[in-house]
Amino acid sequence: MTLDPNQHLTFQAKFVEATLETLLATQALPDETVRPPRLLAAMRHGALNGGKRLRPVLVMEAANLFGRADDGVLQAACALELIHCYSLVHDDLPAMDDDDLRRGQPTVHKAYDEATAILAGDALLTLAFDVITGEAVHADAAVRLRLSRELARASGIGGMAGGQMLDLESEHRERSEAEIRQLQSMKTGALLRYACRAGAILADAAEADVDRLTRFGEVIGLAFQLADDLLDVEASAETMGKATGKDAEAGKATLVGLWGTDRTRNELGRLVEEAETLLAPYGSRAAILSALARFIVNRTN
Ligand code: GRG
Repeated sequence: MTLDPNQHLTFQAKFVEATLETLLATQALPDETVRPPRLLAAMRHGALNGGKRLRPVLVMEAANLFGRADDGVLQAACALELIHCYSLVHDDLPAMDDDDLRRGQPTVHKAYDEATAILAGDALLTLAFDVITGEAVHADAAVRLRLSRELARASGIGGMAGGQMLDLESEHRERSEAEIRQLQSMKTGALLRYACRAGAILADAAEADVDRLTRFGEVIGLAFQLADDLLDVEASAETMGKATGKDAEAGKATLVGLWGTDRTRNELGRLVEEAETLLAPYGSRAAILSALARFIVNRTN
């Protein structure tokens, strides 16, 4: 197995892609009636269109660190990716970020229409909870319940959706550093934190290890957001596959706006060191996770 995080992500992403493909098949599941073709096509457009698959790969690597790598882990990883994809579909809607381009392709409401995009997001979100409660995820129903509840909390009012609300309220308004940190830890941090935590829980890691991976997830969550803000300032729409300069356009306060790019880069360096210190007890077994932390900081899209 390679230690180049780019190649590793691509390698693992293929398993995620294949599992998502199965979850988004035409065939209705027991207790479903039919899967309306237009809605399914819109869901597939939103979920099978070439994301980096960072969150599911983090679930897989965190589980692997504690000795578990099987289809159940992949199912849990895909449940999280379905939530991420739903959030992007809804985030791109005219009522939110109003974007025409995502992952280098037309956004779902552009390729279909707004009503279909709203429903596609709703159905991706709901499917995620169908998947995370599946028997393959963990033999113990109490663990499945824990993973499901934690996923709800990371995604909902006190997590990603709440963070998005705070972010929408930030337009043309001053925010303190503490406020920006809080909203970002909810909007983008909560799913990355969950990814690392869920991996450890799936593999029955000791609670001290679950806590350590949680902290690792928080650190890379902040690093991810800082890197994203830097890219929004510095990268072109072509490399990103989506519009850039959106934060400044919307008058949104970001940590990069507050600190400037030099201090942001220093902070990113510090966060990578902190992430590596957190993984130090696991030695070379955590090499991939550590490489992924560096990838998040150095990513170009
Ligand atoms: C609509 C409830 C709701 C929430 C939306 C995630 C989110 C909240 C908004 C996305 C806005 C945005 C661009 C945030 C910056 C961080 C982010 C989530 C970037 C996209 O994630 P990547 O880079 O995307 O992992 P890929 O395409 O690789 O999956």
